This record gives sequence, structure tokens and C-alpha cells, in this order.
Amino acid sequence: MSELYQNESDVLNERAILVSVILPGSDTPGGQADNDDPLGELRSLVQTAGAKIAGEMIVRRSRIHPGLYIGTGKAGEIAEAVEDAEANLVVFDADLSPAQIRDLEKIIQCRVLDRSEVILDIFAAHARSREAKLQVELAQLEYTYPRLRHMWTHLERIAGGATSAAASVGGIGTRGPGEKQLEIDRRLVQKRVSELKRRIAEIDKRKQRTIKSRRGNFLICLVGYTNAGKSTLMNLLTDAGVGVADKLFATLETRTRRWNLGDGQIALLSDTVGFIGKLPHHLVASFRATLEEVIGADLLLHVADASAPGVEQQIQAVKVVLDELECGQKEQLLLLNKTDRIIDPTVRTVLVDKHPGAIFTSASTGENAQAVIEAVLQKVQGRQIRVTIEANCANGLLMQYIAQHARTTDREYHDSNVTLEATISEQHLAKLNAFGKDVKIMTDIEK
Ligand SMILES: Nc1nc2c(ncn2[C@@H]2O[C@H](COP(=O)(O)OP(=O)(O)OP(=O)(O)O)[C@@H](O)[C@H]2O)c(=O)[nH]1
Ligand SMILES: [Mg+2]
Repeated sequence: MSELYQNESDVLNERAILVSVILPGSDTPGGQADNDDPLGELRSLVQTAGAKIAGEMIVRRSRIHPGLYIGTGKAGEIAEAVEDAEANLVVFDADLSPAQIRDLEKIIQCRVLDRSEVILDIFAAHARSREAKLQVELAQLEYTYPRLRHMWTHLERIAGGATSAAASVGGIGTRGPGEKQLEIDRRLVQKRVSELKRRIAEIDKRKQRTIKSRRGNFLICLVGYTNAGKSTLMNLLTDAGVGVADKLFATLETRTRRWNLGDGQIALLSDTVGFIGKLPHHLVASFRATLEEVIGADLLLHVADASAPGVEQQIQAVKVVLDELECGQKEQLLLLNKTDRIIDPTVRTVLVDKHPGAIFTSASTGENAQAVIEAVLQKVQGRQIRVTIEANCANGLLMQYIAQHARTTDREYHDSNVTLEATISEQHLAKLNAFGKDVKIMTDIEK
């Protein structure tokens, strides 16, 4: 295979064979999202990471082989497929242990990557902000490093000097800061991990402060499977000018914009990193700071690609991640997006039955944008309550909050205080309480 590495462009021309292992009773092998096309998602991931698909294999097994993940015979078949297709990479739609990868590479005689390594590689290529870069570096050191380390020494043996060329120009699983650490001693890596954790925690704290300073605003977060159309919807709803791409994980950072809902209501809308099935637990943890907005949100807009054959599995995968973030019980609206792509009308009927409260949208044609605004407005305004508010006029922030969020029907001044008869939503009322002794609320005239 060394002739494949003759020059840089050859090295970049990665040709991958995809392997999915299906076990009995597992409907969603390896975290893929579509039973009719078990390798559909891995294919998109690998293409997004920049490799060409040279072949695909589906392996059915009664159980996982503890040493190799698949049996020796199957590993031999993959080795043959690699040779026939002139591939230089094999990607498994599962998470493999470093030892499994090492042993598979011995038989297959080329690089073997697992699903998480491909995802991390995409994250590394897409990370722009300092925060995202630190998070990717941490995740790579914790996950990829033990694998890369053995891979390097091993590949040096099987491919001669070829891998150093591969390292210098990059390939899937070698991009990002992880590769720089390869020569560094494990102890230094541990030191770097602690340093990264400390810096991420600092950013996290700053973020928490920003979120707190937005107290009084209604925070809405777009969440959903990667490529569902979150950023496109954000642009449609707020003219945000956020980057959109037909790639997985186009967005790696949260962006927040003011959203004028009309009727005097302003909310904040955040776009977030997309979710994916079977994201390794610590990867979710690394990106927790990025998802801080989700944790602090008052309402989640769950965007799903209604035209994707695996939409139900994608919706479930998002729910699993939300539960992991302890946000599963938050107020939510499901937006079934990309309706312009649905050709078969029964698809809609089935979705309506399954998700009665959902809104069908198309971020491309603008279908139902108004319906989304109205549904959100209802949530923002919540149940309106009539109250009597006694407030200290000297507290400017408090007066401003009342002016923005309460509808006053009557007011009476006495000394430095004002007594207002007003209508206010439950959420805003709860936040009004946070102004402490400067405000007294009487809800005895609740409707
Ligand atoms: N046909 C159609 N395409 C859409 C629609 N919404 C988004 N897209 C396309 O789908 C692709 C992904 O859209 P994004 O808005 O980047 O998706 P995202 O959910 O932000 O994805 P990540 O940031 O990668 O998680 C882009 O090519 C969009 O143009 C829609 O309603 N209809
Ligand atoms: Mg996006």
C-alpha cells in the first residue's frame, strides 16, 4: 500500500471501507439511524471528514468477538476488500477498544478507526472558537490519544515511513491537536488534560455569569440532530447570518441572538451543536460548556429532519442526550423540518399521529414560520396572572423589567414606591421575585 502515499494529494485521498456490525435484536446497530440503510449515517460522517467511500460491509454476528470485535474470518474478508478496492482506511460504526483496533490493524494491514474517532476528527476540523478548540483537544487527548499512540508505532512497522507523511498532511483521526501530543510522554499528556480542564472550567464559569446576566430574558434553544436545519431556522427566524452547511456538525459553537416575537415580546434564541446517536459519554461531558445554554434555557425548540428515513431514531437519540444533560423535562416544542423534501404524503400522516403537538416547518420555504412564532409566543407569555405589584421606583432595573414584561392597567405612586395593577406571565412573575425586598407581589386577585 505504500505506493498510495507517493505524494501529498495521494495521502489526502483517503479511501475508506465502512463496516457495520449487526447483532441479533439490535435495531440500531452501532448507533446508525436508519434500519433500511444501516451505513447511511457513517457514510455522511466519513464524507464530511473528507474521505471517499471505497466499499461497505455489513457483518451479522450472534455476539461481539471479545478480541477483534468481529471474527478472524470476517477480518480476513475485510483485508481482501481493502486490497481489491485499494482502500487505505477501515471505519467501524461502533466504538472499539484500543486493543481491538491494534489487533484488527494487524490482520487488515491498514488504519482502522471507530465512529467516535471520525466524529472527533470532524469536531477538530470545524472548531473555530477558543472554547471549541480546547474542548476538542481535551476529548482527543482522552479518547484518541491511547489509540493514536499504538496506531503510530504499529503503522510505522506496517507501512514504513508512510505514516509520517500521513501525519504531516493529516487524514481522518490525525487532525487537530491530538497528533502533536503523540511524541509527548504520557505524564505530560496528563498535565495537559488537567490544564485544559481548568481552562474549560474558567470559560464555563464566565458563561454561567453571562447566562445569569441574561436573567429576566426568556431563553430559547434550538436543539436537535446534526444537519436537521437548526442554523437555517435560526437565520429564518432572527436574520442571524449563522453558517449553514450540508455537513454533519457544521455548528460547533453556540450563537445567541435577540428574537423579536412581536406583541412587545423579545426572547433570546440560541443555536447549538448538533447531537448524534451514541455520542461517547465523556464527549458529551467535554461539550457541556457549549451546551450550557441548553441547560439554562426556558424553552427548547427540538428540530428534526422530517425527510430523513431515520427521523424517529434521531428524535430518540436527541432525547437521550437531553436526558444526559438533565434537560429532558424542560418545556419543548418539536419542529419537524425539511417538509419540502417529503414526497410521500403518508410520511406526514404517520408523523402527525406520532407527534400530535409538533409543527411542520421548512426552513427553506419558510413554511409555518409564523406558526412557530405564535407557539413560542404562547409559551413565553405562559399563563397570564393578574397581580398587584408594589415596587421601589429607585430600582431602575426592576422598573425596566416591569415595563418590559408586565401589562399595567393601573398605577398609584406613594413616596418612592409605586403600586401597580398588572398582568404578567408565570415565568416573568417568578423572575420578578428575584428582585428581593424592592418588590412585593400580591396574587390574591389571580384569575
Ligand atoms: N430542503 C431543505 N433543506 C434544508 C432545510 N433546512 C435546512 N436545510 C439544509 O440542510 C442542511 C443542514 O442545515 P443546517 O442549518 O446547517 O443544519 P444544523 O442542524 O444547524 O446542522 P449542524 O450545525 O451540523 O448540527 C443545509 O444544507 C441546509 O440548507 C429545509 O427546511 N429544507
Ligand atoms: Mg448548525
